Amino acid sequence: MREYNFDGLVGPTHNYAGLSYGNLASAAHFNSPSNPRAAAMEGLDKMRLVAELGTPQAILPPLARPNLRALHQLGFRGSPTAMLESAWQADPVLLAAVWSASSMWTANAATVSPAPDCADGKLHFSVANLSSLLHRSLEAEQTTKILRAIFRSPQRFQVHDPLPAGSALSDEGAANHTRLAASPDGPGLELFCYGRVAFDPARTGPQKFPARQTLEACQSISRRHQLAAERTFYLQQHPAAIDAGVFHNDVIAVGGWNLLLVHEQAYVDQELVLSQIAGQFATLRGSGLQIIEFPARLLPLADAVSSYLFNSQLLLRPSGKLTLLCPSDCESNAAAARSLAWLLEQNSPIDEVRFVNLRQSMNNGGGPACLRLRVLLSSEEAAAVHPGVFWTPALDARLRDWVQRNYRDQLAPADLRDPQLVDEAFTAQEELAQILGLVRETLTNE
Ligand code: SUG
Repeated sequence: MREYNFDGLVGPTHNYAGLSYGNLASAAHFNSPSNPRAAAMEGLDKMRLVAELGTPQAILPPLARPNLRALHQLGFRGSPTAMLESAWQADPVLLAAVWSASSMWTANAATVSPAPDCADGKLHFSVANLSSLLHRSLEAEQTTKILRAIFRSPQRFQVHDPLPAGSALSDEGAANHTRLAASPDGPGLELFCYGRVAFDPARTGPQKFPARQTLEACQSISRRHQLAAERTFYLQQHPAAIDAGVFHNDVIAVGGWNLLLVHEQAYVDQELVLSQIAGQFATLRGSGLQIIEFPARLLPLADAVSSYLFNSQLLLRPSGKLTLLCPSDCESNAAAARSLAWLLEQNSPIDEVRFVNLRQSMNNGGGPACLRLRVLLSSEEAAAVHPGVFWTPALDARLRDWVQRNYRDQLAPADLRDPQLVDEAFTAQEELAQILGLVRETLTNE
């Protein structure tokens, strides 16, 4: 089995609307002009690098924006431009929500459990409801449609509907989920992270920022995916970490295979829960688990958040060694740079650190790991995936040309009221459906 990375292609309306309270980068860049073309190219550069390093790469298309269906659901009527103008007059936040290109962070698209972990032997996806934030909740319906079009073999894949929306089952997908395994084809441990317990409001939670994921959502997903109880763990994110800007677990930990990198202030009762995980891992057939805990004196929480060190990708190279693909912000942040040097001194399979410039996505709080959905596939399963989405040098060239022709260099917040942007966005989407060999209806939302 091999891990495929499904990266979100950045959509033509990438912008900075300050929509994500608790995500410090999103707040810091509110109202700045964005560069959609550069954003898409940075993403494509990362995909190419990942493919070159030996991880098979695939693409998830951006969702159609503006979301006309949502405008209609919110009571706006008339032509697309009339609805957009009325939405802006009602509240500029509504206009920003229906234009948001936030589907690019595909780590939030779904939680994925590979077939060896699931009792029925199928690969399970639970589309995330993303119900904590309006603009993100508008992704779930279209994401379901797209995942079903790409993973369309009912014998092999099960794409579950999003959990019912609502505060008690708020779910943010794979960004709060880690899978560890002792052997390439055997069952693994699945770690679910949550920020609050909906049915126990007395439990200590963050004081300042919202906890997006609930324990109840995690438990529901593991039930649907038919995971074995003894191989499933639920970790509570430390409230202080959430209050420091850790709005998803992938801002404080990254793991894969038999390695877990984690900040020492990530979880409640961290020592206990990590020792339970290591103990259970030892019962799997294969290698032992290595946990590398980054001390706060080396990497203060604030630097972990501003550098996004844990939002790096762990990439298995054909040699069996791992590359850590970090945001270039880790080079300029002194504590992060020191921590990476320290990491390379540990006796771990990571023998290389590479940096990638994702300025445009980072300004909205999305690093390398946010931009990809990890899907572990056997060769038979890979053969059942819609072939048009697999990254190849030829697809890369076509996508770069498509971006070049269809994306604006710059987008200011006021441009979201420009009627011409609607035509541009829909033309781009129709062309993309052809490039990826998907039917037009899969990528539209009328
Ligand atoms: O949900 N930002 C996203 C960033 C998601 C990052 N993903 C992971 N950590 N896996 C969010 O907060 C900002 C949009 C804006 O402000 O315009 C935004 O949605």
